[in-house]
Amino acid sequence: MSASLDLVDVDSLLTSEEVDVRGAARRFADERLRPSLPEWFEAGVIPARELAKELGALGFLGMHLTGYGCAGLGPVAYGLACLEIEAADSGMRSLVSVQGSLAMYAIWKYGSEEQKAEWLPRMSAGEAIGCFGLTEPDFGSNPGGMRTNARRDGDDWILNGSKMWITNGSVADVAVVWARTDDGVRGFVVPTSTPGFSAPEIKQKMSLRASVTSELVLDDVRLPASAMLPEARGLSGPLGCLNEARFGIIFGAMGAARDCLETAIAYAGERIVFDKPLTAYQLTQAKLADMAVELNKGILLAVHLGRLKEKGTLRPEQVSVGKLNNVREAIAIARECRTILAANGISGEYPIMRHANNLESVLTYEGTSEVHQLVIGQALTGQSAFR
Ligand code: TGC
Ligand code: FAD
Repeated sequence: MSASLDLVDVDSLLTSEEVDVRGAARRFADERLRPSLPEWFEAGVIPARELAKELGALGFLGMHLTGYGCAGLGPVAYGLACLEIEAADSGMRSLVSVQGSLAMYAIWKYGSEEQKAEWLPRMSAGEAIGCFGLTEPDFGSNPGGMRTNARRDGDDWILNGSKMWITNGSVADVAVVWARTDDGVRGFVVPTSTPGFSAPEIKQKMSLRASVTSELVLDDVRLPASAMLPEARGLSGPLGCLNEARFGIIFGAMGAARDCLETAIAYAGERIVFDKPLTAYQLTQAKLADMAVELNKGILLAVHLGRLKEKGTLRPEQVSVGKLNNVREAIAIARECRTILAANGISGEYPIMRHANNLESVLTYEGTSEVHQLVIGQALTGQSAFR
């Protein structure tokens, strides 16, 4: 954040290591991502393999995990990297969070030693890409209803079903797939070269265009017994992974918001309306002030939740507070900034409409805003209103 936007001196809460990680992520975002994003977004195509290797070389994949080539950094450092990368584009942060917080985390947390040794070093280096298949065409918010199933055939498992809206699906080397078994929901590590597995890409997205999103089709996919994640039993397995990815989004969404606000302030300083720069009008200053206050509050909340995570006390409903607030505020900021640029605000020459469109996906994935309201509502009242 530029010094003038850091109204409450968030920087004073950060360690020098965290500031260094943030600096490295910001440089990568500015030099490697930002210049190409308008083109990638318009074409709906990204060089995912190259980017994964570059992100891996910088230590950004699975950076909060330990061992197996992972950087072993703290949650705030990880969050700040997400923030800087999402300041370039939410789709870029998705690449990082699906790889590190969903696919790698599932294997790191619930996998066998063999699964970890086989996949994690390559995934942290960006040489192998992972995806995480939980959502199905008919079961998004309610993954407990999933129809994808795994049945025994001798020692092997046979998987059938389909997953929908899966980030990185078509470019993945390995898919973590959640399926119903006689023993409840279990996770499976599925090399995407396995016969019967396919991942057609979803086209015509108006949001998160600089990200690969796919369907996963599992048609009699035969896997050895060793493909099951031994330590994940029931829905708490995938939901445990979601806590990790949601945490990154709490920071990331503030990156998209900051980029919009910085763009709007710069634009308003140059734009002359009725003979004066737009920044000189009280209406503009009120908008900018309100947005900067929300941005600073959101980043403070993110850092606070990061410190709780560091201590090991962060609870799922606290993650929901962060995800709900920061994504909701980021969208509001993006839309308000768009009004400041007016017609230019809808142009791909500026990043604002791209961020606003991306944030529609961010509001929905990793638990919709309504799901997070219900999680918080349950924590407040002790009553579950999901059903
Ligand atoms: P419920 O009965 O409440 O819980 C089932 C079991 O799970 C446990 N649990 C959790 N464990 C860890 N972390 C959490 N946050 C947990 N929430 C619940 C719970 O204790 C229970 O354990 P056990 O041992 O008793 O079995 O489950 P429910 O069926 O009522 O559903 C609850 C609900 C709606 C909150 C949950 O299903 C939910 O979060 N739905 C939203 C689904 C979602 O977020 N999907 C995201 C898919 S991945 C994605 O979007 C990637 S986007 C790409 C990117 O990140 O960039
Ligand atoms: P639904 O569950 O059908 O919800 C429809 C509406 O109903 C929403 O407004 C919802 O909030 C509301 N609703 C649901 N339940 C209730 C209730 N109990 N009370 C009140 N309202 C309710 N999933 C993965 O598994 N892996 C991925 O990598 C992945 N990547 C994604 C990438 C993108 C770009 C997108 C858009 C989605 C991705 N998803 C992924 C899927 C995402 O997690 C789901 O879209 C999300 O969980 C919501 O599910 P749904 O779209 O089926 O909506």
